[in-house]
Amino acid sequence: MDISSAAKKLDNAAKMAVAVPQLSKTQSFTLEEAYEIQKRSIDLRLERGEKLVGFKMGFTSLAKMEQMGVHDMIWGRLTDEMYIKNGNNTPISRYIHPRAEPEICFRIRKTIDKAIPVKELPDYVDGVAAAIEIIDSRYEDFKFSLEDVIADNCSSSGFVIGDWHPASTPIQNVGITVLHDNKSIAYGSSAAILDNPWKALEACTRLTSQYGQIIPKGSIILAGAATGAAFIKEKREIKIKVDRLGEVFFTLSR
Ligand code: OOG
Ligand code: MG
Repeated sequence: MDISSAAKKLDNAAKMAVAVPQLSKTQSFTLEEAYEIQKRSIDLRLERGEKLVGFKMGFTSLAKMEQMGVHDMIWGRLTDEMYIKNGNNTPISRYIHPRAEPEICFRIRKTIDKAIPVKELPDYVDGVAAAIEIIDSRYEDFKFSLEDVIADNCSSSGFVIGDWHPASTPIQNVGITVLHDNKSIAYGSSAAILDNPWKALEACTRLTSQYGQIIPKGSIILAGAATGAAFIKEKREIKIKVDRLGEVFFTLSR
């Protein structure tokens, strides 16, 4: 596998919003190589001036694993360019075949460079919030293997964060509603995320440190979606409501 040309190909596909064939269709590659392609493709963004602002977990719920046919947790990187302010607009031309999913998000108050068990995590977190993630696989037909999706930075494309709440807010089993143009299209519970979203944060500290990635103070961490992700191309407003955490939304323009 030519790591740097694969990284360039995926970076370009994201930049131009044009899908490419799955890398695994022509070459097999390992999980380690997949994470290296991801890192190099994000490095290209950082060289253009984007800032690393956090990390995301993927496939932390059965709903997501079953929807995408992938059965292992994955992690990816978030940059400031992916951030959409709560209530703001994002142009549809930026995306290939975007989907949106409900997320719970953590804000880190102390740099993490090792695996931290759940019971110690509250000391590292100064806020929790409801969030929406826009995922937009750079692969044709939104289809991929585990290695493909890791190389493609876990389909990360955009994220919106609601108001911050104290880390002590109970979020283990809170109701989540997804609304498209004010119509409810999915319901879920945060308990679908590994029984407890804090376990997704624990997994994030374990997996990132395993790959030598530090989680700097101030980072945002997405715990992974509790429900499947729905296509949003024809929609105008995407909103999620989370018990105890409130609402968060964005609009799409043509
Ligand atoms: C990969 C990203 C998965 C999640 O929350 O589980 C993810 C994908 O489904 O394209 O972000
Ligand atoms: Mg997600």
